[in-house]
Amino acid sequence: MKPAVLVARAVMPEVLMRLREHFDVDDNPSDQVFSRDELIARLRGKLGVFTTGSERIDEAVLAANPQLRAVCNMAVGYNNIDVPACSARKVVCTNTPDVLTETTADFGFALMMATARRISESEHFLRRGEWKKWSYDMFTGSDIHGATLGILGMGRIGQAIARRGAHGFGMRVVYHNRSRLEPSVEQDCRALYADKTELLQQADHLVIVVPYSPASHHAIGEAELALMKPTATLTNIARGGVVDDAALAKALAQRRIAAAGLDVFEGEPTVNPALLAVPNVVLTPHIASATVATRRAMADLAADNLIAALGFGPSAGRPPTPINPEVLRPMA
Ligand code: 8YV
Repeated sequence: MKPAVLVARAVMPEVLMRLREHFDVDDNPSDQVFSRDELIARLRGKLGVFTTGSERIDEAVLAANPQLRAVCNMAVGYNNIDVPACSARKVVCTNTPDVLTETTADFGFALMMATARRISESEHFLRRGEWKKWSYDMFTGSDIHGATLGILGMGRIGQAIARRGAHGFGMRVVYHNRSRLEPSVEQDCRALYADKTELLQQADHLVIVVPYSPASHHAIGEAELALMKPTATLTNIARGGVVDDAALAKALAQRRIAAAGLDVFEGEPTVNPALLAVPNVVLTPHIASATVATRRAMADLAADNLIAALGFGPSAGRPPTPINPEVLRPMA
C-alpha cells in the first residue's frame, strides 16, 4: 500500500503523476480553498501534504492529524505554517526557494516601473476614451534610471532586484535588512547598507521584499510613510501585513507619497476598498512568481520535497529545501 498524501490545491497534471508513482494522492481538481475544518478532515490518514500559501498549518491542524510527517509548501514564504509547532511534532516543513528568485525580481522591477511611470493609471484613462490630446504634463512620472532604489529585506529576491537596479539602470541602491550582508555580496549588488529611517528618507523607489512575521507586521505604517519623499513610490511584493494598507491608502489619497505598486494585500484576496478608490496605485493579484516555467519549477520542487521527506526517490530522507532540517534524522 502506498502512503496517502493530500495535494491541497490544483497543480499541473505532470506533477500529480510524479506524486502518484509513490503515493496514494488525494487531490483537489476543483481547486476550491479548503476551510480549516475541511483541511483537517481531508488530512485524516495523510502522511504528507502539498500546500500553497492558502492553507494554514497550525497546532490545531497538527493535533487533529498527529500522523502527519511532512508539510511541503509550493512557495518560498511560509508564514502560513507554524514551523515551531511542526518541529515540536517532528513534522518536516519545506519551501521552494531559489527557483522563483529571478522571476519574482523581474516582476518586482516591472511593478516598480509601472508604478513610477503610471502605466496602469494612463491605460485606464486611454480605455475610458479620455485621451483627446497630448500635453506636457500628461501622466508625468519619475525616472527609474539614476534614481535611488531602496530595498527593505535583502534576501535572495532583494539582491536580485538590487542587481537589476544597479547594473541595468544605473540606480544607487540602498538597503535595510535584519543583518548586514557580506562585503562581497554588497559589492556584487552595488548596495549600501542603511538604517531603516535613512532607507525611507533616501529612497526614490522603495521595494519591500521582507518575509512576513510578527516582527515585520506593519513594518511600513503611517510613521514610516511620513518619512518618505512626497515624490517616492512604494512597491510591495512581500506579503500583505508588512504594509499597513489603510495607512498606505490614506498616504496615497493625500499624495504624501506619489504612488504604490502592490502585488500582496492584508487579508487577500480581499483588497482594502480604500486602495481600490485611489488612482495612483498599481494593483496585481499576487502574481510575482507567475510564469509558466517558474510555477512548474516550484511545483516540481515541492513534489521533490514531499517524495524525499516521506522516504522515496533518490534523496530519500533528505528533502532538498527543508525549513526545519533539525527534525530530519541524522545520516547513518
Ligand atoms: C506563491 C509566494 O505564488 O513563493 C511565495 O512565497 O508568495 C508566491 O510565489 C504563493 O505564495 C502561492 O503559494
